[in-house]
Amino acid sequence: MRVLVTGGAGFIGSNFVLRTLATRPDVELTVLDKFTYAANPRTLEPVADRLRVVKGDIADADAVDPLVAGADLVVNFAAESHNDNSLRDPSVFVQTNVVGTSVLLEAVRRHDVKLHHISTDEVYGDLDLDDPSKFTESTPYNPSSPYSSTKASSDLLVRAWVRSFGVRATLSNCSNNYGPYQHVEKLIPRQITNVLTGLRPKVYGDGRNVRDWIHVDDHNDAVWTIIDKGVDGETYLIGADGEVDNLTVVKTILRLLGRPEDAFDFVTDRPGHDRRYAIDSTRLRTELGWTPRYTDFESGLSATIDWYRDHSDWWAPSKDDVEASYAKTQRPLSAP
Ligand code: NAD
Ligand code: TDX
Repeated sequence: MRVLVTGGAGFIGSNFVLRTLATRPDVELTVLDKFTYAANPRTLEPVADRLRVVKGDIADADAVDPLVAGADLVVNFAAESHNDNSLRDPSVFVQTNVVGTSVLLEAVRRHDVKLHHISTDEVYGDLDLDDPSKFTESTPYNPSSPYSSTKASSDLLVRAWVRSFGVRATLSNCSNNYGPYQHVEKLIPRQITNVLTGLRPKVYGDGRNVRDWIHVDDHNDAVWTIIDKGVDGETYLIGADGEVDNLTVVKTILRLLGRPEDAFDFVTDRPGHDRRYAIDSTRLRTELGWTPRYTDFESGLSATIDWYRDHSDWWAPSKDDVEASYAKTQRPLSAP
């Protein structure tokens, strides 16, 4: 099978590539990636002779067309992915997430190539902390941020191309991923690398916001399960029952790194900050037989801390820029 992985140099896409190389000898991989700030060229260097890597933009039809024509399957991980950035400059989110997805859809339509589109639980908006419900495949879309609204738009485009043009596509909406090769702008790598570099972790608002954490390998195994067994046109939610609030995440990182649990700062909240996400992945588990392997968040987090401790050469070059950029908008708060 010839698989085109867009965004394959980013966090989840590169883990997908590495895992596929390790587990699927029958798959021939091509990566199309724009190599934005979010891509780290070091990630795929050790496997460079086992795949083709093309630098290009999913919104560039001339770059996309021949690559799609030569594939049996496209897996679309390419996106602008960070909520905080989408509040500073939404335009690139519209361009990549919406226009880029539409360009991919036209190419898979032209060449009758199957697409799996990667999306997020953030398209459903947020839940109250005391709400017993979780998101399901039938929860109405209600995105809050420029990031999540452009991801919601991309999902709706995929669904429309399925219905109107008979494009063969599946979609998945996953909860928050953690694991190796995640950019230091995101919560878990930011706080691990803060502690490792002598900075204090930074918690937005009151820190009670809840995210439903899943290890990136569990996400990517679910993606392969959907590719192998999913029904064209259908959406599957991916989650591993990993709800944890941000304060607990940060305190656990501090404890695992041998620091006092209160050695962090509260900072100004993210505007529009979603309170809680929670995924009900019953459909994926019962219809397609997927189960997560990382069910103990603390041991997955501990392994992730070890990875960042051992790979400072991978993340250190971007750390100062990320912190300088955050420092422009985030101010310390006294504890709520
Ligand atoms: P990331 O920011 O780490 O990686 C995104 C990759 O896409 C980068 O390599 C970047 O260079 C590339 N890219 C950006 N614009 C591009 C363009 N125009 N053309 C080609 N490549 C481009 O993101 P991630 O965390 O790996 O997320 C991957 C996908 O998974 C996204 O669609 C995201 O919405 C979705 N998702 C992420 C999470 C999460 O917790 N990180 C959870 C659910 C869904
Ligand atoms: O320094 C921080 N302090 C903090 O309290 C950062 C970077 C984040 N936070 C909070 C905000 C969120 O409540 O931690 C939580 C997680 O933040 P992010 O890592 O920025 O992730 P989130 O906004 O939840 O979105 C992530 O999961 C869903 C990914 O970035 C998205 O691409 C994905 O769709």
